[in-house]
Amino acid sequence: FLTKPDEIGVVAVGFSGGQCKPGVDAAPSALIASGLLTQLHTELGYNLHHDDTVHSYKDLMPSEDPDVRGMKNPLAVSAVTKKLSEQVYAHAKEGRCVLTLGGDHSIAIGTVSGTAKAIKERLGREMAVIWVDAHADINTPETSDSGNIHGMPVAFLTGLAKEKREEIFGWLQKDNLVSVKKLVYIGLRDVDRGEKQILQEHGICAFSMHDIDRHGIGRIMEMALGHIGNDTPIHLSFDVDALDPMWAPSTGTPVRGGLTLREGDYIAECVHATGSLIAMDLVEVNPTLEPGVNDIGAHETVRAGCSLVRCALGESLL
Ligand code: EXY
Ligand code: MN
Ligand code: MN
Ligand code: MN
Repeated sequence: FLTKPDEIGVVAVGFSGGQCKPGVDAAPSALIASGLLTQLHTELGYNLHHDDTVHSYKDLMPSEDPDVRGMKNPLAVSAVTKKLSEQVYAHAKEGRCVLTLGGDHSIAIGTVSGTAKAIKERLGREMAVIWVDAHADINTPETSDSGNIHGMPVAFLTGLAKEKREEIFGWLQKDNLVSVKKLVYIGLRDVDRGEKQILQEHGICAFSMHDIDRHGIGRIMEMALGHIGNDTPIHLSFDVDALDPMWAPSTGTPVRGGLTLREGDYIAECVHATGSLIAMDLVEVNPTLEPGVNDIGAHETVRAGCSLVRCALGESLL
């Protein structure tokens, strides 16, 4: 086993500073209120290590946070992800599988950097990252049109984007980074021009919706896990916008033509079946964004998010 089989470290991160729409910070409370953590304990039998807090990290927020290299809220995102990195590291160092409930996807700068370092120290191994998303989130500050850092986490985590200033991600050390060779995308369908160039230049393994239509999700998961190789620790970073808005409408950057709920659950089940899952992030659920009047969107999106987490943690085993 790569982690203690029955132990999960939980971190709830109510943070929205990696993008501009308020409300994604309300996701952890909504997921927990809908019973997710109780289910993990009573139905799946996990021992949860959780401080019973939804962290908003208000004390870390600077009073002024001007753009740097076009990045919005750079000081806040850096400070929050640095703190989160330490929290995730502490759980992973204890041998716990770490579940992080976001928050926007910028928080992955904290989660992935924390597990990467802990896994290197504990197992002497490099981990892989499976990034399930409509977007590639690999813009550098220079290729980004929006300046939103939730579109950049993979660039910082692979070292493709660098910043010397300690207070703007300069705290990321070599041990915190993952190799572009150990990165796999699933679900892509809205990738910026500059991002496509980066993916090509570095030969990054990416399965788009086109690939899923062509081969089916079963074959795609064989290829994705084949690329990673047996016994490699896996950090699963799941952006709920990978799902089609039909299943997960309440998210900040929805893109039509996405995964069905079953395809999303299947991805999570296959990762569980490897026995190599060491961490999962669930991000970009925004329960305050309801596409229409009388919409059940938020409830459905929260329910979809809970399902993805339960599947990654073994709910579907017979
Ligand atoms: N590529 C666009 C940008 O960089 O602004 C959109 C990014 C959306 C990121 C979402 C959460 O995955
Ligand atoms: Mn994302
Ligand atoms: Mn996305
Ligand atoms: Mn776009």
